[in-house]
Amino acid sequence: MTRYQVVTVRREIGAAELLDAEEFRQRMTSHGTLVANILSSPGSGKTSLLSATADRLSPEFRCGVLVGDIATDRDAQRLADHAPAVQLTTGGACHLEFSLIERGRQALGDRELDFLFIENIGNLVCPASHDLGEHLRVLLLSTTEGDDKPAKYPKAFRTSHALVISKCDLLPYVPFEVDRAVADARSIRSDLAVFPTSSRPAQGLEAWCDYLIDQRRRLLGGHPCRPNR
Ligand SMILES: Nc1nc2c(ncn2[C@@H]2O[C@H](COP(=O)(O)OP(=O)(O)OP(=O)(O)O)[C@@H](O)[C@H]2O)c(=O)[nH]1
Ligand SMILES: [Mg+2]
Repeated sequence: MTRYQVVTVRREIGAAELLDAEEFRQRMTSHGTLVANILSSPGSGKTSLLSATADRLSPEFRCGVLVGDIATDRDAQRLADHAPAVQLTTGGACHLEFSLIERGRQALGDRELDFLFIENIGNLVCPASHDLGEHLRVLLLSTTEGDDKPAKYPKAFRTSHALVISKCDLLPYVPFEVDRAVADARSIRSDLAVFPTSSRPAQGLEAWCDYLIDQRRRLLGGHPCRPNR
């Protein structure tokens, strides 16, 4: 039996959105589901981080993942060992749009979720302009990309609530200064929460997961993060 599903959209991308992202966000709020949209460049470690995150959050919390890619179901295959996962394939589009999120949530079935993670398509440009009905937008920046990226991709950083710096295990080998990257990012968005992490070996994941749990607590208490636009 297949442990994950695949939703493919080709012609639908770019069509009028059938359901409003704000309505989805409110519906997820009423279900107690914190929706987190993860943005990054290709290969920064999104799937690795989400696998490790789901492992840490379960079994206390119920997690689901919608994972976007242009092609293949490889990431859903990887994630299926860690959480229910639905692969969203765009057939070429460089970002996810809301209509695909609604269909992906339906494909996850009736199960109640505490956390719904969306792995966006690897790209720091287009995904920043699309509201997917998330409560939390998280930008993942890996140490192999260089610490000069925030100012070069300002919208992605300005619209995010948190910055996860991934692959910190490689810091001894790459020219990346965490303080410089954080200062650059906070010059764009001063209230960014920052989490230096590594998925292999695991580092910094406890603080990251505590942040997610706290954000969900705030959501349940009626004080969610406001979307940054
Ligand atoms: N050294 C090191 N490698 C990592 C870490 N996290 C991920 N990787 C490696 O980086 C590569 C890309 O990781 P993925 O998790 O597939 O990255 P992704 O952002 O999901 O990639 P796309 O979905 O293709 O954009 C893989 O070879 C991972 O094993 C980390 O913390 N440290
Ligand atoms: Mg991935």
